[in-house]
Amino acid sequence: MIWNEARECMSRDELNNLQSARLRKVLNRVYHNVEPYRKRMQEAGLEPGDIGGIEDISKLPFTTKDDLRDNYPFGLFAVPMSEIVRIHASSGTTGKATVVGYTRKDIDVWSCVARCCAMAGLGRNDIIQVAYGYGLFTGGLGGHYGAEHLGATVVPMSTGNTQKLIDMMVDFGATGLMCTPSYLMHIAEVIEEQGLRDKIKLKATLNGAEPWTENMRKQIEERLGIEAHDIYGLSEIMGPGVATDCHFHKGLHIFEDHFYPEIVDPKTLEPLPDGETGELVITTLTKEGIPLIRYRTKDLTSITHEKCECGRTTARISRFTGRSDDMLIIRGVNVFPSQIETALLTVDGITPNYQIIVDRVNHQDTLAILVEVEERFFSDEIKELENLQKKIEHAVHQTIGLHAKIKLVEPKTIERSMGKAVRVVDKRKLV
Ligand code: DLL
Repeated sequence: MIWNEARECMSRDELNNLQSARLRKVLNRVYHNVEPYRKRMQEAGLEPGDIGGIEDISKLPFTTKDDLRDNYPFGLFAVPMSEIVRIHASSGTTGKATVVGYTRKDIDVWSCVARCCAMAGLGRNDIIQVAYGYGLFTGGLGGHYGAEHLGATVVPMSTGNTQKLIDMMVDFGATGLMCTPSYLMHIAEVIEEQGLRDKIKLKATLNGAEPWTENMRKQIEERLGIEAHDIYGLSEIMGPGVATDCHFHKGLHIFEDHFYPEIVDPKTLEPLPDGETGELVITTLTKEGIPLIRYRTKDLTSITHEKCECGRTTARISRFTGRSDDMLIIRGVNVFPSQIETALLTVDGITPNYQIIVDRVNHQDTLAILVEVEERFFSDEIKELENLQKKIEHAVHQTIGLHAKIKLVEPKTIERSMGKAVRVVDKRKLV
C-alpha cells in the first residue's frame, strides 16, 4: 500500500525540482530568522541566492548536535515562540538533551509515519498499539500522530506494562504495534511463555529508535508470525518517520520530499557515492520550527537511488551499521555492537538478549559478552554448554577478529528494557 503515491513515486527530475525549490525557501528562512545560521553562512561567504538548487547543497556548512547544545534551548528556532505548539527533546543516548520545537505544520509532517504504516501494510481498519515512550521522546507521540493520521485506531500504550499491552493485544485484536525491537523481543517472549501466540491478531510492527539486525528481524517474525519493519528517525529531524523499509526489506525508503539525504565520509566530510558506507547527513526541506541544514546524524549507512520493486522512487538507506560515535575500540580494533549481534545470532540456541562488557585490566582491554541461551541447554549436559560457548566464541572471533570471553546465562538474566536496550557497558569510561 502506498500512502502518498504522488510524493513517493515521483520521477527524479520532478523530485529534484521540488527539493531545489524547498531548499531555497528553507535557506531564506534560516538566513533571515536564525542568527547562528546567518553567521555561519556569512563566514562561508554565502548568501541564500548563491544556492541555485539541490545540486549546490554541498557548498553549505554542516550542522551538528553541538550546535543545538550551544544554542540551548531555543537558539536555532526559526519562528517566534507563539508559532511553536510542541517541544520535544532527544532521549539522551549520548550527552546532554537537545531541544526541538514544532509548529502546527511540523506536527502534520508526522503524516510520514502514516506513510511508514502504509508501507507495513497497515491502514484505517487496523488497531495499532503504540508502545514507544510518550513524553519528551518523540517515539510515542510521533508514532501516535502518524497512526492517527492514517485513520487507524490508536491505542496509546507507552511503555511500562507489558502484561497490559499483551492482554489488550489479545482482547482488542490489535493488528499493528510500534515499539523498539528489543522490547518487541521481550513481548514475544512473554507471549510465548503464556501460550498466547494463537490468540493474537498482530500482522505488522514498526520497530526502530535503536540499531538492530536483519537476523533479529527474522527471528522476531518467526516467533510472532508477523512482518517486522525497520523505522528510522531522530528527534533533531522530527522523530520517527524519516524512513522505513517496505515489504521487500531492501533498505529504508527516505521521504525525500521532506528530508534530503547525503552520505559523507565522517572523517573528510566529502560526499560519498551510492553504495559506500558513511555518515548520513540530512537537510530538512519543510520544517518550520527548527529547520536543520546538512545535519550530521552520526549514523552510518549507505544509500541507493535505484527504484524499488515496490514502485517507490525515493532513495533507500541500508540498515544502520552503527554510529560514527558508538564505535568501540577494543585492543586497537574497531568494533560495532551490531557486528557482535550479527555474529551471536548465527549460532543456534541463543536468544538476541546479550550485553557487551568492555573493561580494562592491567592496562589491557577486555571484552566479555553475556549471552542468554535457551532454557533447554541448562538441563543438558555441561558439555553441551561448553560446545555452545566455543561456537559463540568462534563466531565472534570470525566477525570482529577479537577473542571475547563468553558468559552464558539463563534466560531473562539480563535486565529487560522497555526503551532502548543497554547493549554495551563500557567500564573503561567510568574510571
Ligand atoms: O529514536 C526517534 C525514533 C522513535 C525513531 C521511534 C524510530 C522509532 P532519538 O531518541 O533522537 O530519536 O534517537 C535517534 O536513534 O540517530 C539513531 O542512532 C538511532 N535510531 C533511530 N532509529 C533507528 C533505526 C528516535 N531504525 C537515534 N535503526 C538515531 C538504527 C536507529 N538506529
